Amino acid sequence: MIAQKHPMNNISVNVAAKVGTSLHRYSHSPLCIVKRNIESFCNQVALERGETPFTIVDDLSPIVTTKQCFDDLRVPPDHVSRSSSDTYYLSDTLLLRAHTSAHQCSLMASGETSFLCSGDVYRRDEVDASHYPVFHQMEGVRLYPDSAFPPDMPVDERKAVIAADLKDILSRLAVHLFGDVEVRWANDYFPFTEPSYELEVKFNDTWLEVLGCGVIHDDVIHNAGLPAGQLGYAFGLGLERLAMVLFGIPDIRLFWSQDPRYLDQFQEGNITKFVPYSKYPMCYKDVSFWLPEDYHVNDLHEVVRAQAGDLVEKVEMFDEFTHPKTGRSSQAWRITYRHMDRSLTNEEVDLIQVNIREELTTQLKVELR
Ligand code: FA5
Ligand code: MG
Repeated sequence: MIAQKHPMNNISVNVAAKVGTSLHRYSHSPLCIVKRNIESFCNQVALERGETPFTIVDDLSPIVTTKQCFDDLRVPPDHVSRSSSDTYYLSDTLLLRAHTSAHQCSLMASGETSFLCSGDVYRRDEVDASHYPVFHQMEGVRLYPDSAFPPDMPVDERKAVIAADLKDILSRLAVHLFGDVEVRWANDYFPFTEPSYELEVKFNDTWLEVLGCGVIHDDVIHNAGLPAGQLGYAFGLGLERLAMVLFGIPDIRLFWSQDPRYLDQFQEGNITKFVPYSKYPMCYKDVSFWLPEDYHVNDLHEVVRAQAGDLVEKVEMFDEFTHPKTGRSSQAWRITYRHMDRSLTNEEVDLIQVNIREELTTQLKVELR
């Protein structure tokens, strides 16, 4: 089904091969260890607060409709996240979910009032140590019964109570997971929550965004077929981001490693520090070109990924200029190659680089320099 050739299908072989792996359900994967840890923490909090426990959902198909992923969530028709340079489409109406929020409405419509829904999500994105086209999210939703509020409390105040609860619970989760790591809240924007926030954690001296959240938008409640006035919160956590900090995993590709030096380090239920083993040597190749008129940087990353798969560690621009006379712009990119599980030969890297150059010309219509 994934490989089916619909004119809209932009799913590369590498990405298609990951669909169905469900790393978040392998009990030895750091992703699963973190997931279960959060699930039990959230249910502990629910118990303390006298709330209904969260239903655990982790086996929904990553293939969803544009309605589930976007329309139901008020993502505008022309929003960039819908474009084929950001999202993997199977057809005009089916896609690989770009976030677990795609299940919010269907789960609420099916009568769930509190759930934690985890799964693999897919995005065409940049290439570096913290971005990968497949990653995992956990969606948390809780709908509040009317009885949670004094009968005469206005809606705005009810929403403020929910927002405060939400931030309190997630701050406690951060402390539970990270201990004394520095965390900070910032306002954010999502079309499906209002107000919206994000939480960042300081890791290796940089602030890493680990979750987005907010009070569920009235329209989303309506789209789920629930009565007006129903209130609740939603949050979406990046499981890799959390696991990278907790286990000290330096590169997001490691989660997919089959190397026993990686796999043998983790045991079910335990958060332990990853002990780095010697990496295989890296090498890099540069490519520079004149930009065509219609150019999206994600397409460049995607061409590199399609050709190099997991051999690519980083793709970074190191030069950019516009010719003063012709007004044409040029970019120069460095592609760093390294495999997690073996060393690379010059021949294979050269071959990949040739293919990348060719695809850049034919697919992106760039003019190589
Ligand atoms: C969302 O995906 C929203 N659906 C989250 C949400 C849910 C908001 C419910 C409100 C209510 P965002 O694109 O920021 O938001 O991603 C959420 C988290 O996923 C990020 O904080 C980050 O931890 C993780 N994430 C995002 N992109 C990547 C990536 N390319 N690689 C790894 N993790 C990522
Ligand atoms: Mg974000």
